[in-house]
Amino acid sequence: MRLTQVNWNGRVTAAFINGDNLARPIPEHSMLELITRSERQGDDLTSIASTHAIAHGEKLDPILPIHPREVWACGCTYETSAAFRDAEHGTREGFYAYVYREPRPESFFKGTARVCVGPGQPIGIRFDSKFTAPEPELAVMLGAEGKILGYTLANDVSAWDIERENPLYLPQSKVYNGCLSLGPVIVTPDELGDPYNLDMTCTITRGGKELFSGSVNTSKLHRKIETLVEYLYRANSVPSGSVLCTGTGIIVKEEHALQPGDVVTIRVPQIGELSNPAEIVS
Ligand code: DO4
Ligand code: MG
Repeated sequence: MRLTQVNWNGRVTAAFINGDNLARPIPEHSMLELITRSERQGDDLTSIASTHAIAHGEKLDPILPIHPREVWACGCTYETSAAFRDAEHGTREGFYAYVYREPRPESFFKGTARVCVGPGQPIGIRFDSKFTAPEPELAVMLGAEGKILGYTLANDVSAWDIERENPLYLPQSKVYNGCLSLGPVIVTPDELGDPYNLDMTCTITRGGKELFSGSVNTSKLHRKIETLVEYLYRANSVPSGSVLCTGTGIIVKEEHALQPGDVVTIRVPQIGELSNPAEIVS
C-alpha cells in the first residue's frame, strides 16, 4: 500500500493512494494517529487504512507523509560517501572509511518534524554555508520497537563546507530549518519488494536546465537496514512514528553546490518523485 498525508477538509489527513493515483483520505487520522491506532488495536496499517478510508478517490497532492516524532540518519553507508568525505576532509586519513568498515554504523539526530518539508516545499541552504548539497537517501518509517512500517525518499540536505571545516561541526551542517525533505509517499514493505534493488536518481535543475544528474542502486548499501535500526535502538528508546534515513550513495560535488531557486528531484520508480526548490534560510 502507498500511504501519505494530504490537506483535506482543513486538516492534515492520512490517505492511501489507489491504483488510479487518487487519494483516499482516512478521516480524523494523521499518519501518527494511524500508527497509534494500528498499534493499539494490533492491526497492521494497511487494514486500518483500508477499513477507515473514504470510499472514493480524490485528486489531492501528497504533503509531508509523516510529521515524524524524531528523525535519525545514518552516514558512510555507501563507499562513495565515505571516500568523498575522506577526500574532502584531509585531516585524519580514513576517518570516514573507518566508520564504513567497522561494525558500528554512524548515526546522528537529524531533528523532528520542525525541520522537515514535504514535496514541493523549499529545502534550506544555511545563510552561512557556501557548499550545501542534497543527499538522496532511502528512509524507513519506524513503528514501536523499530518495526519497519514503510519506505520513503529523503533528502538529507547538508552543509558540506561546515562539516569539512571540522567533524565536530556535523550537527550544524546537518540540522537547521528545511534540512530534510521526505515523500512523496510511504510504501509498505509488502508492496515495495526488495529494498536492496532500487534504482535511485537525483537531478538538480537551475533555470529549467539540468545542472547535475546522479544515480545509485541500493544494492550498494553496505549495511542491512535492520542492522542500522538495531544500532539506533541500542540504549535509545526512539518513539514509534520516527524516521531513519539510511545514507547517501549519490555525491554532489562543490561545483554543483545548491543555489536558491535550484530544484532537486529524487526518484525511485517504486516510491515516486520527491522534488523541492532550494532557498536560503536564516
Ligand atoms: O558523516 C557525515 C554524514 C554522512 C551522511 O550523511 C551520509 O553518508 O549520508
Ligand atoms: Mg546523509
